Amino acid sequence: MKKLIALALLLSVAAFAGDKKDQQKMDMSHPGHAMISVPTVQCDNCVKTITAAVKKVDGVESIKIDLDKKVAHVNFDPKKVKLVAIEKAIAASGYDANNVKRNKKAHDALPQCCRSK
Ligand SMILES: [Cu+2]
Repeated sequence: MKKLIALALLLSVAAFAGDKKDQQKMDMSHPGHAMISVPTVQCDNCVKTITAAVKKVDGVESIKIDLDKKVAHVNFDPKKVKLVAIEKAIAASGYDANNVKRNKKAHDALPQCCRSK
């Protein structure tokens, strides 16, 4: 019987800990996550250019670009910024982002190696 009570106690503590964890998650700034296709990214320099541009957007929390898959993983606060604003920031830096076409002037100003062939 004692064992049973101890087990029940343990279970309720575990459940409580789980609740607390969920709450902590929800107390974060409700980050959204987006995978943005960046088909014209080619090298580390492209990654740097796009990363810098996206980090300047208010509401963006983090960005990680997968160079092999040509996808940008962006965490952002959907209350502060919409996905299209992030796509536009990438386009303004000279790269296509999902359906948003790159700014030609910005693209033409990129280093030779980073321009689309
Ligand atoms: Cu490049």
